Amino acid sequence: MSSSIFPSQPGEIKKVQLSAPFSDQKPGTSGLRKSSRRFEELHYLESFVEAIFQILPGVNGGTLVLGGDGRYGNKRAIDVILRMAAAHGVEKVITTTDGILSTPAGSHLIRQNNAIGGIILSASHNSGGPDGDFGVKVNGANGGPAPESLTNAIYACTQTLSEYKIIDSAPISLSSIGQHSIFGMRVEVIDGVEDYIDLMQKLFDFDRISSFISHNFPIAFDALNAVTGPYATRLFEGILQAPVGTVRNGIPLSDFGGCHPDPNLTYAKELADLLLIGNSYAFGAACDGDGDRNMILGRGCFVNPSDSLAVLTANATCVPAYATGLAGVARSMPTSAAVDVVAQDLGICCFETPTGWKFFGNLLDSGQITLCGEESFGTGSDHVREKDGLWAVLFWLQILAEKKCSVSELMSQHWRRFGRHYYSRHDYESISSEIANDLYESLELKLPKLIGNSFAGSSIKHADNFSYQDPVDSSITDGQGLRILLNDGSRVILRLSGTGTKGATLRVYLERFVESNGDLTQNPQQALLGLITEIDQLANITKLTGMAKPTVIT
Ligand code: VG1
Ligand code: CO
Repeated sequence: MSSSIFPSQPGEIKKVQLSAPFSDQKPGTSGLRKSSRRFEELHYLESFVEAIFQILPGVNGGTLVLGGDGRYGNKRAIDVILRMAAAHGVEKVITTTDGILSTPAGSHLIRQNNAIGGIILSASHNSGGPDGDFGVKVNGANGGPAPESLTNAIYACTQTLSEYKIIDSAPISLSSIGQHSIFGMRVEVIDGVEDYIDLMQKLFDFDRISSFISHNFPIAFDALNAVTGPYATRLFEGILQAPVGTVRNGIPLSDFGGCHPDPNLTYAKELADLLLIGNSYAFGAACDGDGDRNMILGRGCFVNPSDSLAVLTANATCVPAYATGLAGVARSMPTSAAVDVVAQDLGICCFETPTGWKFFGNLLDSGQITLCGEESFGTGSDHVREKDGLWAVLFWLQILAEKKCSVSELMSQHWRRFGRHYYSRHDYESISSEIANDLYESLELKLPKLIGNSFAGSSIKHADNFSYQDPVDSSITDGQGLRILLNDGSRVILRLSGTGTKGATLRVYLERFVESNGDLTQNPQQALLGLITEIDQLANITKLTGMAKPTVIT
């Protein structure tokens, strides 16, 4: 490793005046996410970053972690943020070669280096490139997404901002590891993959996984031309010695090769076809743009993310890091109750939080939970404070290596023991915000009158807009989604997405429980048909959206 410290770049603090504050810098479910074009507008990125540096505790004299998923705009943003960090008295920034840093690896670096936090440049599963999206995510000292209190304060700051501070200096090179200095601020360019792999090696038994997959258990991993490519290649083809070619689309591209880096059956169809139609692989997985999501497939078998969390929980002791058991678990509200049943069996607590990883932070920090997850292909544990795609893939492989069975066998065994939560999410993308808000508000108005009404062969037990009180800091977050809970345990939930950038996205979550001695082999869409039809009628979805079917069905 080169340890030469380059002479400090000359430069001076420049104060740049804004003619007016930007009104649209309210962070959504996961940071500020807008089109790449919006981020390229004069002072737009700078305004949000200024607000971060004014609000994040410990900036003056602190250490900051910085990197992104390699999408268009990544390197420009790193350059701007470095120069603004120097102007705000940050002592050291840790960034990565080519600016490549997955969200979970970034979370780990923050924790490992006692940083004040980090800035991760990604619009996650949204498409990239000049015509795609860009995003800025702020993480705190615990390595997790900034809590609401912090993002609200950052937003408020953008609303009154009149200037920002930046150093005028030439960009540093990100092409190799090394040390630099900007206006007295140290910049360490490190390999963004190494520390993460070291952490995985501490959690899992790589020898056992390697031996298992080498004995007639071929695996395929699709990085979707996004950030996990270099991580997965080193992990699977390097340490675990899977054949070259196991990792597909493994080089991060600034526009993700035109694909949508979202690991679901629609956007990761090539991989899904390999597993669901083809016969060459026993296991398949994919991650999203910034590496925090995962999709798990077996031969002829798709694992629903809610089920995945339940399976990891039920089999956690197969993994060395969790061999002594779990403190507790948590899931986001729209995630199915499959994990609740397992938690009850294990005698551990199961928390229900609003959508978004930031809500798991306090539970993880206080040691009340070890695992957590969301229906949106997110699973994670207390090893970092973000969801972690490759960690989940390794977790699955470790379980399969211990149980010596196929994915579909593991799923059937699970359902035979705990019963099955048939589950699906229907997304209606790019609908007009006005229509989406109307639909949502009119359903919300109807909710109080619905109790007792019959619904899809059962009756409505409870209907509300979900509100959450954090068990640790008692903060209250309301308006988190419309819930219709039935007496037979079924649930229908409606939410409007907080990560979309074009119009609005309506998400309809559907769930029906069948006991372990019931029919466990139905097609989920068939099993949920009654709920699908009823909610369409009640909320007028087809009529108001003008869409005959959802854009994405998971
Ligand atoms: C979506 C998911 C949510 C996830 C969020 C960020 O949010 O539903 O579960 O936490 O994306 O994931 P929304 O508001 O669009 O439903 V990621 O991979 O973008 O950091
Ligand atoms: Co993501």
